[in-house]
Amino acid sequence: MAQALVGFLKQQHIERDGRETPFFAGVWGIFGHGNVAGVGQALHQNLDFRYYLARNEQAMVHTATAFAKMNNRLRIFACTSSIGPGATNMLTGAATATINRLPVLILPGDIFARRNVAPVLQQLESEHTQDISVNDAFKPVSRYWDRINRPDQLPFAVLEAMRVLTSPADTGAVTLALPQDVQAESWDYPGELFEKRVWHIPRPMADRTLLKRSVQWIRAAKKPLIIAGGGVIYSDATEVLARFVEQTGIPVGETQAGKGSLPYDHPQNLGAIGVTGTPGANLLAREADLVIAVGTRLGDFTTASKTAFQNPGVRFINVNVADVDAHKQAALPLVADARTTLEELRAALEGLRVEDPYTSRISSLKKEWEAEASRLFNLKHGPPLSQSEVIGIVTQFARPEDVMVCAAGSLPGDLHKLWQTHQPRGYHMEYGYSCMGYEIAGGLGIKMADPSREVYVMVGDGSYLMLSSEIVTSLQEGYKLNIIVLDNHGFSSIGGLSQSVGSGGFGTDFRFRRPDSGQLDGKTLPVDFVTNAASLGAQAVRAVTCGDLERALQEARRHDRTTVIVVEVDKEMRVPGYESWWDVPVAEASEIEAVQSARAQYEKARKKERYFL
Ligand SMILES: Cc1ncc(C[n+]2csc(CCOP(=O)(O)OP(=O)(O)O)c2C)c(N)n1
Ligand SMILES: [Mg+2]
Repeated sequence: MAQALVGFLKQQHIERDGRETPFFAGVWGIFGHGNVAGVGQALHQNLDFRYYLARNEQAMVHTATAFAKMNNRLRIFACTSSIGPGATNMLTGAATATINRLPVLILPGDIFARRNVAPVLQQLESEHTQDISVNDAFKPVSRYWDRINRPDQLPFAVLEAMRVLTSPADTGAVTLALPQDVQAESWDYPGELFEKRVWHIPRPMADRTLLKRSVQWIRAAKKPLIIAGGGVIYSDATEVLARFVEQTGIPVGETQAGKGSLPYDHPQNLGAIGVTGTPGANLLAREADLVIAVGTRLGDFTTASKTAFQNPGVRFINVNVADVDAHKQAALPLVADARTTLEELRAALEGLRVEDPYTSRISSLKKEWEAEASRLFNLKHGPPLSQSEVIGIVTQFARPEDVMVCAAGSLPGDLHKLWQTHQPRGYHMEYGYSCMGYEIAGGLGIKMADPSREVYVMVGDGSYLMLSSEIVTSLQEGYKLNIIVLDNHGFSSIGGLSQSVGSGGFGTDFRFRRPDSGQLDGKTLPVDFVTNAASLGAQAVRAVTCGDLERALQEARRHDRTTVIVVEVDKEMRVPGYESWWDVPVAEASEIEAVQSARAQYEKARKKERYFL
């Protein structure tokens, strides 16, 4: 059965816009008794379907996910694990992929279908059913889930898996749980299963009536605003978007996944929008009478917890391949491909241009933000440096085609605003799940997808400590990463959040427990990230000043293996938020005064949340 599975995967191809490529680039895996004799054996006899050995199952799913994202979802990996902990380690990765609408095929080993030797090593027993294993936990985080209890079920499961993986609307993690005994069983599979199969990736068109109506809405709008989400990039719609906004003068705010839809210095690009947005994008969102949301899930960071749009008459047009996203905020739903739809709208809006007071407001807001960004890049703070200066140095050092990758902590908010993205896919932020540990593993997937671009992984000390093992894998495979560790001795992001909810940063510093107080308020833990990275085989160096960092980046460019630059940054020197708000509920009752006043502010701010019904 496992041989048949591998044989099938090798034959899958996709085609979009007339370009055809093999869909699977290979398999990531960590073997155990739950897959070594089944899938492992099948891979051993199919060396043309490359096997990649990872260090951690969660990390390998992140690598696969980042690879798929960098390939605009047109090329993916499968991930094989043993049963039990190897399988459940992939859960976080599967959730990350599904939430970000990115395809990955998850192949966890499973307990024996034949049951006679149960409980087997690592089996979760249940006294009320034998039809359960830890792999059932993948159900909510998978867009398709199946368990192959008999070898003859395989053909029907793999076709469903491919349908979902290649669907722009439905894609995400697909889990096929593979009982250990069934993997090794034989069955006389029909030959057609192993013939070359090409899956066409469609570009669905919007409903004609709704398209006409949206043209009327856009024509009637005085202050329209586009929100560009990840769908713009996946659909390869960036050039069409540029033509659309150059023709109409409509400004654009970019979500985390949509950043890079336009070059950062494009006159119509107001940059980041939402909680982590620029003042310009957020002020125009507040006033907009029409929001055209393209390829975005409209998550709370984008909508500022539904406080972003304050114009009483605001309407929404959502262009999205996914029905569920197209209908959000009671929008006029254009359930369609972003590129096709933007092109149709552009043609239908020939001659339309937003009027001058709006146009000059767009350019003055953009200029104001440029001045603010330059202030943040030149704080001359420290050492320890401010995080914004570090970002300034790295973004100005990187070449236009290079890629920045990040996922969690305070960096996503700062990078969303400050990173200067020149090209689509130059900014790779995993902010659907904001999963600590994605950064280095993801960086590897990006580099594998496009080795011609330098990859800059920006990672906090907290995230690094959580999952940095794939440094080893990057060396094993010869894919160079430039990793910059921003060491602020703890969780700056959550520390700041904790302060804002009246909890004073409790439990967010990396400190020794002090016997006198019994609390984590002793000396800072002396973690040496340089030595740690070097011990894994990376070229590692510390940078204290701006000059050190510039030299270290130069040096890194000359190396051909993974380099790690460790920079200490000032935890309290944060980039502020601008014209936005995020709903994080504060305790309604507390003896602590700071919490009481945070709650009072919270209640006031929440009043701005709107229902779009
Ligand atoms: C796996 C995971 N656990 C917990 C969180 C919640 N969380 C978000 S940011 C953060 C701290 C990140 O610390 P670090 O990487 O040092 O970045 P910093 O906040 O210091 O910039 C935590 C714990 C998360 N996003 N992901
Ligand atoms: Mg930190």
